[in-house]
Amino acid sequence: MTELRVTTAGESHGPAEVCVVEGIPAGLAIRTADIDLDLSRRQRGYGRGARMSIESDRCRFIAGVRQGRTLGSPICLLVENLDHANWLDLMSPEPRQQPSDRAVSPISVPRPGHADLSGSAKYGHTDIRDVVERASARETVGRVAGGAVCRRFLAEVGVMVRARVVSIGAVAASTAADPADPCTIDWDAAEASAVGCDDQEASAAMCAAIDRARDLGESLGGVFEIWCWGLCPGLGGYARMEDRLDGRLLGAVGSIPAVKAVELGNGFANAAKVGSEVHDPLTVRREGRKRWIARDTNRAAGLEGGMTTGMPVVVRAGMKPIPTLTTPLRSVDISTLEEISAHVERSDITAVPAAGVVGEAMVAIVIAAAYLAKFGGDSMSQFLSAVRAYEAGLEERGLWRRS
Ligand code: EPS
Repeated sequence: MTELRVTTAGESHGPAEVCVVEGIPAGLAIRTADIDLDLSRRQRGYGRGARMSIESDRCRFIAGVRQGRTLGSPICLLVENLDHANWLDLMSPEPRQQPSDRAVSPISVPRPGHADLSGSAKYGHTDIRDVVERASARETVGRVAGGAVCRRFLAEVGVMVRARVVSIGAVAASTAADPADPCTIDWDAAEASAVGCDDQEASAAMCAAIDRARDLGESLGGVFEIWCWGLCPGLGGYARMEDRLDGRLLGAVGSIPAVKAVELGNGFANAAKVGSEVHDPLTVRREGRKRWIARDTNRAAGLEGGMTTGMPVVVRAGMKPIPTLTTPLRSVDISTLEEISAHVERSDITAVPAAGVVGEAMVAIVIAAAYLAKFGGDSMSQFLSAVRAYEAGLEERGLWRRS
């Protein structure tokens, strides 16, 4: 029984962010460079705050990897928080012996929109710092590290995961893409863009919008898309509600901090259309004497009946503006119950480009879990043989063909 499990731990200004990935088979070639690439992509993006110039996120394998290969045991990844050096007193696990020079008064005024108030109510914290530290989006470092392991694993079966930003604030990209063909997106342009958007003109306008928001003490949200392709059909399932891959993807991407809407393809727009405009007719393709079933369109965004169709999976997410505002909203001090301006914590103007990288990680984790649930395998060779046998059987029956 191979169940993929990904767990993160770490406080924003604690010693490190940690991720434990259980269930990856033995024998997967992996290097710290594979993880570090995604960690540095997560740090990029116009509109990030001062913290990003302090950090230079790099991973260390603490367990599960030896001589560049996974062992089959839990993989533990550790990313040091360089800023921790500036927070030694405040973040000390031991009770402080003496007050430091630093102003260490507790935070008592919650930021509307952040976890501050509900988190204090839930755990009984009186210093909101006890909430802020774990609720911070810095936690996504661990997700991206674990997601990079899953990305490496998926690459072995020809699966790719990429994200692009399609809007920030009111500025939207005008680049059109065909969900049936990920090559209709210029992924290099998205990677080169300061905001992760493949439309150069829109990228410049997004940066200008971020500058305006900064001047106003505001923050901005936006929309990003995650594409995953190279999949075989039949991942996920329709027999049990928890197997449905739609729900798993929607939940995983919806668990990213500040994400408030997730759809598969044009899920919301499709709700207003008639059936013939929404579903993908099947067709027969031929090459020599071979015939197989295919689709010319991918309106289903790669999922039918809770399972992959073999077409690209496209997940779209809406992120709200970050709750920390340098021109703060009205709030209430939880120690005096008096109205006062919200606490201002160092933050980003927007983190939509970074959230796209986190989205890639979440999709990679869900898809890797679906592959492992279907094909199992203690070693990569066992896993790959099972995938190849299944794909060969589908091609034999003409139900699908790898393109
Ligand atoms: C973040 C680290 C945080 C914030 C941001 C994301 O670092 P600090 O709080 O030290 O500035 O920059 O967190 C938030 C936006 C948030 O709401 O918590 C990171 O590494 O992504």
